[in-house]
Amino acid sequence: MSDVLNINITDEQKRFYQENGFLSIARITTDEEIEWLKTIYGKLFEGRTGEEKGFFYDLARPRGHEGRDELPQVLGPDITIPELRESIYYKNAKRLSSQLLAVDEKINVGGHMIYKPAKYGAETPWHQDEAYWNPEVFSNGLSVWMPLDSVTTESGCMQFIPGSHKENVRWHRHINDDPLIHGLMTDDVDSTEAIACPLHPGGATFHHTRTLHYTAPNTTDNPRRAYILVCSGPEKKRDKPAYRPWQDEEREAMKAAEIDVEYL
Ligand SMILES: O=C(O)CCC(=O)C(=O)O
Repeated sequence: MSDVLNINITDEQKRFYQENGFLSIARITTDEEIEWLKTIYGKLFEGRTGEEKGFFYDLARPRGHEGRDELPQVLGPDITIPELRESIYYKNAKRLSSQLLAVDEKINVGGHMIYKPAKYGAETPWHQDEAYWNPEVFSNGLSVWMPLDSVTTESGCMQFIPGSHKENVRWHRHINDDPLIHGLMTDDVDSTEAIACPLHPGGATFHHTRTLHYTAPNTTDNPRRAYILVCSGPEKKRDKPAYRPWQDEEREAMKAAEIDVEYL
């Protein structure tokens, strides 16, 4: 276990991340911790934890839809289960992110979990995370993505467009052009450039807020459970907010449908 706790980002890994906007590492936590996380994952998803407050919903279908979820997501699992903040994964993600971001100051960590059950559900379409984020600031963060299962292209491992983090946030729209669907997508991508990052459980990828990424629907016999930590250094306020009208469209649609959630 101490070996896992002592990992650091090498200069070569840092250079790779700066050049490509993503990085894959074979190990960020122990097998033992993965087993513990699987029990937590099961409870959070089976209990639809926080659904009434907007912390559990389907990323690929309209809020309040009926029938089976296609891309269920739990936000802020560590709010319900604060022990997650003491996990090896959480501590390593925070430390390695501060090394990649070259930030000595306080790193803020937020978490979410996206579940793709065996042989069912949707893709996570091509997008840049910053399209979801606060348009009033220059973001200074990255996401750490860790699978609890072995992941391949067929089960929904992360795929990235190298170098896309050096460009602006592209035009995004809501999946199916439905602003009651939280999931965003961009059509402005050449997916033939994608690099897939298969991993064993307990490995991890890191990606910049602007790196274009995608995961395929899970067509395998095994679940694909991912636990993602979003790590951010201090942000700088913009003189003028970035233009991200898809965010207003969602707020307006939610208001019109009288859906009131604590977190959007
Ligand atoms: O887990 C997935 O399917 C997508 C994850 C993702 O988009 C992210 O971590 O930013």
